[in-house]
Amino acid sequence: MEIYSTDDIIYALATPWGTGALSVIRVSGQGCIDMLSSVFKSRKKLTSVSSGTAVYGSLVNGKDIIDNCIATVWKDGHGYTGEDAVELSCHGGLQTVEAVLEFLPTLGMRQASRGEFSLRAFLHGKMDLTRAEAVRELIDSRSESARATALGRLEGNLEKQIRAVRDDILNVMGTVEVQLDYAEDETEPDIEFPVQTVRTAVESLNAIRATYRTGKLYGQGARIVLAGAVNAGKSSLFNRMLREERSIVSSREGTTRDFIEAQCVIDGIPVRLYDTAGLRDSSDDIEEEGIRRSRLLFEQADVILWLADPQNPVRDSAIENDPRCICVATKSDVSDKDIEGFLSFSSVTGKGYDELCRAISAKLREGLPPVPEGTLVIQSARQKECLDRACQALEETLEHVEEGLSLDIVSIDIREALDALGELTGEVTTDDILENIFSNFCVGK
Ligand SMILES: Nc1nc2c(ncn2[C@@H]2O[C@H](COP(=O)(O)OP(=O)(O)O)[C@@H](O)[C@H]2O)c(=O)[nH]1
Ligand SMILES: [Mg+2]
Repeated sequence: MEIYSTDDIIYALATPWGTGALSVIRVSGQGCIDMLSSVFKSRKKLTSVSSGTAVYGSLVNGKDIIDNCIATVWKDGHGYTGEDAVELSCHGGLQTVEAVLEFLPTLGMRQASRGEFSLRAFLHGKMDLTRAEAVRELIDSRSESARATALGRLEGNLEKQIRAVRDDILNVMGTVEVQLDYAEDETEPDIEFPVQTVRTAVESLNAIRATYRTGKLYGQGARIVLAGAVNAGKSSLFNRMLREERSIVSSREGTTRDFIEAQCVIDGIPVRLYDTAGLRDSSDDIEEEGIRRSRLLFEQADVILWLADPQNPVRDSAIENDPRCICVATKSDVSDKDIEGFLSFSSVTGKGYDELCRAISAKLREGLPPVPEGTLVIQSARQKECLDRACQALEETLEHVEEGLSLDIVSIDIREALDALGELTGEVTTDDILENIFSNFCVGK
């Protein structure tokens, strides 16, 4: 596949596409410093400065100055990608950025594909797969906690822990292999199998595995669906959660005909929130379609907020008994009635809102194992799958040793565990894995 070649010089906008004080355009690949040096007018030539130097100058197209900018030069593989690289800090206007991005390909470089900078960094041994994934997770993070845990993985914490376990298991493998060699001439006495090392490895891997559902919750977020009869107060609650007038609030029945989706953060958890059409039989085709879609949303919801107005409560025992459901009695400012088992809330005064958020957060975290502070957290299904395989193989190792099976069989188990751990950090990899990770996030425009 073309994207695995590192021969081309590539460029991409590294900052968001928009107006800011500065925009950074990153250029990478062998020969890129020479190439840019010929069109960058400055007191010191880009080719003559040492790596890590920032040079002020003008990017020129013949006699025309495209922009005055600062070029930071990375030589001898010191760039992010492990190749020669230049970072151009230009003025931030879209006009300027567009002019630079149009000019660069005329020099013979090409726009990077999605994720290509990180792919090159990985291919040049600048980062392992867990870090490459962390780059994507960082870019995609929708809450502070997701950002913080992705940063931890980017710093290489996961890689370090996995490598430590892998080194221990490699030692175990070494012990087994020595025994297998000696077994042939049967002159050496049996060495005791290092059961405790394997047990400790399983414990370490299990501790990381156990964080997956929490990491996924804080990283990828949850879906919350607002449901209840027309006029129950769904859109009013929706707007409060978003702190804006996003959904039309009206006392006319059937105002919210389809569902409306928005994002917010509740207790550090990124949430996709859906305001749905009221559930009632309708003769209106369009509204009926809206109601049908609401039912679909229900199936995918992590939490359903079932709202009822105590003055005119519409109940639905199927939904209320759903384990994902939190029941809310609305309009508490105008009614002194409670509904048993319902939280009480008013969108006019905001009373009950904090309790509701706490209930939502508790429901989303229900059944998750505790994650002690400072624990490394994972959120990638790929990483979790590698850990599952490694743990299973190591548990089988222990069982087979206990059953007294031959070391040939035990060494197959250990090899399987080593492969799974190697896959996790990218020491063992396939095109499929790479494509999955690197085509998914965007470094360029
Ligand atoms: N007094 C009061 N009125 C509310 C409250 N929540 C909603 N309403 C009113 O109830 C009507 C229906 O609200 P809406 O949020 O559109 O309900 P939906 O059909 O479930 O989306 C509107 O007139 C709202 O102003 C509340 O907490 N207190
Ligand atoms: Mg509504």
